[in-house]
Amino acid sequence: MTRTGDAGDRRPVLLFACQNLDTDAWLAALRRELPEAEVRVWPEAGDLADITLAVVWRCPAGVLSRLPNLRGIFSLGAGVEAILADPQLPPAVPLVRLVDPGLAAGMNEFVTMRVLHYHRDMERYAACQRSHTWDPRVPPLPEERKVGILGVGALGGLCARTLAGLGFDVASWSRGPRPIEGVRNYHGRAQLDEFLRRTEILVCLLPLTADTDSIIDWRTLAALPRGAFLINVARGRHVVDADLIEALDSGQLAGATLDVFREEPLPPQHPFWSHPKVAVLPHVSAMTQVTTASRTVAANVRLLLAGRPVPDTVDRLRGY
Ligand code: NDP
Ligand code: OXD
Repeated sequence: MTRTGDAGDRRPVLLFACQNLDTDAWLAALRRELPEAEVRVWPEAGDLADITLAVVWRCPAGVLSRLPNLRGIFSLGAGVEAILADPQLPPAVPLVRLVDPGLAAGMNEFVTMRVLHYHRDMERYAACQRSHTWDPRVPPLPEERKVGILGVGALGGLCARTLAGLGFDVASWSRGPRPIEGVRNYHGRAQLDEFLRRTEILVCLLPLTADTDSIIDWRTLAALPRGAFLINVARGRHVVDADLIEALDSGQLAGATLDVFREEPLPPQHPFWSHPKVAVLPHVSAMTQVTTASRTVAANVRLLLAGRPVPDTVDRLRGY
């Protein structure tokens, strides 16, 4: 793509190319946090050659390739697989994903809540209430409960620290070594089975890449101890749905919390909706918070415009 004009020297023009967000709230926040930039909204974007920055969320494929002077793409989500799937994504423009305190706090709350839910036997107590049964049982100590987190980056790392801080026996699995105090790290495919064999509550916080697509299949589920739980808060494509249902029906898995699905919204006929061992959530475990995320984007835009390294720039070869 040839560059036209010298848009880099003028007031930066930022294109807000997002769907399914509160546009008014976002525009107000971006204009407040980045007063030095002009903010325009796709699709009424004026002369596309003016635009140097794009803030994207569910941006239709092909939009970014029409911006000849684009210098940076800022995702309002942590997962960027949908952006990377755009066949016309400008190859040389840095793509920065969202690593943000608001998002992290939401995920930390949600994962902790569901781990505690399973740890404290809340599914059984709900069933007891339905049958008017009084059946108290002493729960295991947190150090007797083995939690395993697939993916311990910005989000999984915080969840691992919180759960370890509550006393759980936490292990992590990552691509390369990821030491976290009080958390036993496994890495690489060669150590996946060993990690799974000791995991009673499995949390998935991996990015969706060619390597992690369908990683939670029958083999993975069979490697867990019988009666384990799954919490998938990453992407629906990490899970092979039919394998999960079989594992739940056979008793290999005692329950699953699913916040993400292969198709969203989850189709009305999908068996997950009515499965007694599945909790279905509409992709809400961590939602981008306009207050914190607009600040994070503004800080990253300033780093990029100053020619400084922007943390959380996506490595396109790795896919995250
Ligand atoms: P990060 O990139 O910070 O962390 C990714 C982690 O996954 C790293 O520990 C990385 O290993 C590990 N990983 C990646 N590929 C592999 C692999 N092939 N084998 C083993 N480990 C691997 O991501 P975030 O924590 O910011 O986000 C994780 C995901 O959470 C997002 O991609 C998104 O899909 C999902 N998400 C879901 C939300 C929801 O509402 N449901 C909200 C926000 C995010 P290493 O440390 O070695 O690099
Ligand atoms: C994200 C998400 O990736 O909300 O940020 O799923």
